[in-house]
Amino acid sequence: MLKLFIGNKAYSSWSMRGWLAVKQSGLPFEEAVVPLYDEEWDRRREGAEFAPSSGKVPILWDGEAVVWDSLAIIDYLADKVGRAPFWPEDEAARAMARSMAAEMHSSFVALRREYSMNIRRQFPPQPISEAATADIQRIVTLWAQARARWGTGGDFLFGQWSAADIMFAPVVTRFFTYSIPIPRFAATYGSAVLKHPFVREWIEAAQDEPWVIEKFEQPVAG
Ligand SMILES: N[C@@H](CCC(=O)N[C@@H](CS)C(=O)NCC(=O)O)C(=O)O
Repeated sequence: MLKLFIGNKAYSSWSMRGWLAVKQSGLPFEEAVVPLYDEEWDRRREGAEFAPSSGKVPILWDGEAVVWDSLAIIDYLADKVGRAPFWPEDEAARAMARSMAAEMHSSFVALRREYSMNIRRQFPPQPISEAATADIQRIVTLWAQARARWGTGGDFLFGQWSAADIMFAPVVTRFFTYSIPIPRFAATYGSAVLKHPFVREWIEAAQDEPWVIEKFEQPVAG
């Protein structure tokens, strides 16, 4: 059976993407939550299970095969179960979905640095830096383009739930956590993401976690 190691559901955005991908595959899996940065962290990350990723989560074991890094996990699972649950059928839509997923994976550094994921909290609005504003504008533009061209068949970026939504789900939760103002269409899309059964399951599980990481509990890490 697949075994997925993830960090705290409250704080680990890359783990959320990996976990949503495994859920989307429909394959049975065992999950192991590793509390990030606790007193055991350094010792635990040196263990054999984390060696391939050099201690980072998510990391997925499938017998002898091991795959880490959220986007590689999506690719691996799409190879294993077929492309359909992950990527749109239409070639042009798929090209855009893959590009958006890749851009999410490699970009938006200011947004990610200044607004760490904290799925349990909602903070009042704060001034937004120029760099984060540029990231937010780019994300909202991509969402608008995908929704306008491909989204008519459903509530998600490409109509049906896809890997593009999986990659942006922790951005949706950040927009909520930090009360970041976004256009109405983006808020509607965000609500659909927050209502997706897998996303709800993740958020609900996060509420019960005992761990609190103070540095992620500040309104803006800046
Ligand atoms: N690019 C990787 C990022 C993985 C990553 O940085 N994960 C964080 C948790 S969200 C982590 O393991 N941090 C612990 C560390 O760097 O020591 C991915 O897409 O999976």
